[in-house]
Amino acid sequence: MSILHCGRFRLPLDRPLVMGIVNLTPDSFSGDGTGSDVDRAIRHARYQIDAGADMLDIGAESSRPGAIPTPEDEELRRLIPVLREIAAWGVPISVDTYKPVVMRTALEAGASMINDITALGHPDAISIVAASECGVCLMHMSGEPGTMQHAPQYDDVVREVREFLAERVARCREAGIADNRLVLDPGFGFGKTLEHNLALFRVLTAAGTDELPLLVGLSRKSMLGAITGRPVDQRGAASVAAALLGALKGAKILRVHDVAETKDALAVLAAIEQGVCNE
Ligand code: 9MG
Repeated sequence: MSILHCGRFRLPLDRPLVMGIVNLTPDSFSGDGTGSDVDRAIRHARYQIDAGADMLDIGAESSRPGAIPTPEDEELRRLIPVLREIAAWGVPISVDTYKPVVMRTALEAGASMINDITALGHPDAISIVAASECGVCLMHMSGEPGTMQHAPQYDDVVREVREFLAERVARCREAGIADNRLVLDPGFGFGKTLEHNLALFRVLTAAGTDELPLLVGLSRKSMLGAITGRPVDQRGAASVAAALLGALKGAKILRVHDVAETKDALAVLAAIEQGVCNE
């Protein structure tokens, strides 16, 4: 069984972990963004923990298709007051950012993991992460949020995602970041059509490398809207189904909005597979 090192936390990966989303943007695609309302954000974080989240992913810049970048000072202004409060709760907190200054400040404020949609693509990012003990999620994205869904193209999406992630893992290793701190993510919806997403999902573990743990984030995404025909506020059931299928296909971390429902689905899976029950 592998163990993910996330700052002061050691997270056994013998069962899928649920990462609850805490969105601090005013323009979240899923409508759950708390904007600059610190108290509301803290309440939502508490709600996710009480629902059974193993960890939180907190982000202050939208990465939905078409999103306009958030200035660094605004990202910090939204993020840091909430992070300072929730980092004291004894639960691993991941921060969703690609900006080196935000990474450094977040790590100083108690973040245990960096979730980077650019896979530490900024030239200064790797050294900041390497100098800490934090976990890191390396995600694949083709293009950037503003334009990534304008006709994305691949010759072989699975091979190209795997090669990209393998290259990023190699850069991390060179910088001294140990494998037990790394999580990989094929980046569903980030510069990918529905067909690309489905192709990646079908062979999920083949998108990774060296058996490093995979994170899957499909919660409420447009891929589920395209499949079900439902608007974003009615994609809860599809999101739980996708998370469960991700777990069955080997994902070790599930990034979700609907924590309680996902935990229930995972409990059913554990009971059927291993006879593990709460009673
Ligand atoms: C920030 N963010 C939005 N969607 C995501 C996904 O699928 N994976 C990761 N790692 N981060 C995401």
